[in-house]
Amino acid sequence: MSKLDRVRSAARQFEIDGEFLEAQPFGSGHINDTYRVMFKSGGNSFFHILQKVNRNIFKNPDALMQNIQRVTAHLSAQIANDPDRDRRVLRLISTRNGNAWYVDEEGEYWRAYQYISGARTYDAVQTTEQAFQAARAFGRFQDLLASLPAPRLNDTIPDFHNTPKRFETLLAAISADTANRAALVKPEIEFALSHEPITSILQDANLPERVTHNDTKFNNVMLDDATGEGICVVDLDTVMPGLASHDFGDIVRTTTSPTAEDERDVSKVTMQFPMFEALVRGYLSSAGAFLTSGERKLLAFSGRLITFEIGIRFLTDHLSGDTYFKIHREGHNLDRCRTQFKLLESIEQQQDRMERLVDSLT
Ligand code: GN1
Ligand code: MG
Repeated sequence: MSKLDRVRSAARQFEIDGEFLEAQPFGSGHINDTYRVMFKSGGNSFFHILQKVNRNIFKNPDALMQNIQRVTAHLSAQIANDPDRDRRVLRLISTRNGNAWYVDEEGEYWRAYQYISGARTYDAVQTTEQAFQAARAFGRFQDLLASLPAPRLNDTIPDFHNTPKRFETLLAAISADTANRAALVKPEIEFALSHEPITSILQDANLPERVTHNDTKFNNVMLDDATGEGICVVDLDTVMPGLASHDFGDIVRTTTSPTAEDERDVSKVTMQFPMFEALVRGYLSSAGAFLTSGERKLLAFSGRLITFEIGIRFLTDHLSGDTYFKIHREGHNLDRCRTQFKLLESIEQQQDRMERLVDSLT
């Protein structure tokens, strides 16, 4: 079966009226295969989102899908009175057999979501208002999920934000040097090794466990086309128990530089202070009520740590021969690593000022 046949056949398993017209790759995620599928019904065409879960990375897709079912149902109940509720939470489309996901003959896991129109994601931030909106939306997401009933969500990827462990994995990749690239990235390796002392700071801070998103990239929040409001948080695969600081840190990582994550000209990569200020203000506007003083104190540091963590994950993948993140060109993971390290330097230069701002606002 061709790839398109497989996508078409999976799409037809879901409760979607009409005739399948086409499927286009959608979004810029590095992990799953995401398509926007078009169906024709009653003379009109309609979009839906179809995704194939990456089983290489998500070892227990049933546990993952159970999380997503619980999380989307809870969010949906929380905003039941909002007239715009259909665009403010991802909604799974069930299969014709009434299941929340479909497993094909090859054991691949598929899910479908209702399409959210009049809103989009961006790979790079343009305005402080966008930054404010993104941070506010992720803070609200955490707030709405604070009341998720027991049991604890499944850990879809254990130790996902365990930075010391990510550091150990980097050391192992340097020693193994599977792709024979270590000698070519000496400056990046040295930069990474010199940061070992910061790796355990969040873990040692005794912060409360919460339900967190864990992948709060700027392009994982949809901004309304008309109003610019951050209306819907997407990419729920890593929603699981975690630290609020991981989420805020990844917002800082992805929403302060004017560049995309894989910008080749690192001279353009910089932590723009006004963006950081907008992020703190936006996040506090929705998460301020529940954050502990320990969490507030670490807001500025969290961006530094997560930028480092994702930077070493890209470096590790480059050294291991690009087995984890999708790449679209030679050296793609190295380019991504370099932007992270450049951003980290920029954050480090402004750390005191960032701390002072957080102090003044909390
Ligand atoms: C991956 O799926 P996507 O592209 O939103 C990754 C994140 C990284 C991010 C870096 C499950 O996110 O942890 O921060 O790439 N997701 C997983 O861009 O590993
Ligand atoms: Mg994503």
